[in-house]
Amino acid sequence: MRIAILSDFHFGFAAGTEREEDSYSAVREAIKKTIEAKADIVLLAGDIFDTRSPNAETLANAMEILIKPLLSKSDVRLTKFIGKDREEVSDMALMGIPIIAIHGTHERRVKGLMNPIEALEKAGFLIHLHCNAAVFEKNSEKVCIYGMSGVPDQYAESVLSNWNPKPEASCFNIFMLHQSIKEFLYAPYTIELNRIPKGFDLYIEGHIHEARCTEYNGKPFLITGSLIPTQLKEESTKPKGFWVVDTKEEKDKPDINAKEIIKRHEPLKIYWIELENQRAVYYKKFEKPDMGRIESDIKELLKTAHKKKPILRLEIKDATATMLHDIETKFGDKFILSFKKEFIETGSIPAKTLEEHKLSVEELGKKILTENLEKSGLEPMSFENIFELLAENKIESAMEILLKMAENETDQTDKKPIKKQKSILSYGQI
Ligand SMILES: [Mn+2]
Repeated sequence: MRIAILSDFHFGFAAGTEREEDSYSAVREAIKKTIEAKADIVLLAGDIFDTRSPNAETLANAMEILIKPLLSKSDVRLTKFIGKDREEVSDMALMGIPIIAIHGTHERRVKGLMNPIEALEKAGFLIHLHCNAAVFEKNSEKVCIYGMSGVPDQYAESVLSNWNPKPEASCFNIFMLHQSIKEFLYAPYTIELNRIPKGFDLYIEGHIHEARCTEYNGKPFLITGSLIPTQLKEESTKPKGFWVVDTKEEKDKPDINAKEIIKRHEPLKIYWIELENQRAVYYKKFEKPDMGRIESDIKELLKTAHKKKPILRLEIKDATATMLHDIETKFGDKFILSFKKEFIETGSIPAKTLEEHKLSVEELGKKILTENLEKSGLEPMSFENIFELLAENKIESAMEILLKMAENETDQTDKKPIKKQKSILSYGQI
């Protein structure tokens, strides 16, 4: 079977900026290449959307792109679900190349509220997995895909041990997740790689935006990587792409124009396919604010022809506001400029600087609330849920969580937790 593996599209990223079309353009190119390669199934490892409540424009673009595999031919058929009802999935999701997706950290919503991946499943665009699996069959070859959608990292281990998935007999078994894994990513909470269940034939991990093929328990472990650069780091200059895996040689499959083919897990063949029509990203570091040197280095980059305005991330030690304004005036029409903020004098961030993550009013409110809760020693996760429930007018559910929290507090201590109860109440009255 030929399996295309992608993730972290972040549809809706940079909305309202020069880069607002980038997420769609990258995925359009990737899906086109997937269909040309005659993939049998498409796996999406989370963060399809940049926010948990994407707007109508973002949803429309996502649906326009994701319908394409469904309208293409595939000979696979669904054999069965493990831990999921067939009724949850529309026939539309099974008519062409099926898309099997987990939701990521950016899409997660409170239990009981539909996240955008579940919404796409309901609308018939894909199959959503969370602690369950789907088995597909083609020419008597069976592939079983287990998916665990993104959960708060501090709960990941307990979710995994409660679920305790086991590879399915006589199948090629895939395990797909979207978590912060200690070995690959720094985060306040992480899970250790060895907590991931063993015995699967292929592992797929979303969430980490730099793609990589590594190994776990002797089997390939593919970090999908994002299709667009989000946080601009030095590694972001590497072209983006996606993976295709052939579980075995099949004569009717076209050759793939891959940047790299990994064969060390034969008969598996792992292809890395690079996107060709996306923005170039440059990262330039300067140890001192030497304008002459900076200008000549930037001009050097312009010798390469660019179909799309490239992104230029600058890290200039001791840069002044005037200098950054100068760079913007001279090169703002040639590059999408971004300045590493720690290197900018306080209060001097130029107005036109690329905004990487425009926050919606809701998210901004949540961010402020989380920061304040952390300062008061309260657990932000529960409050984030309450915030979302209140925003959705689910007052009863919000009250339920609040009362449970207050109860737990009183159970644990002899004294009345005055400070915490007071905060809970004043928040409930907002
Ligand atoms: Mn992501």
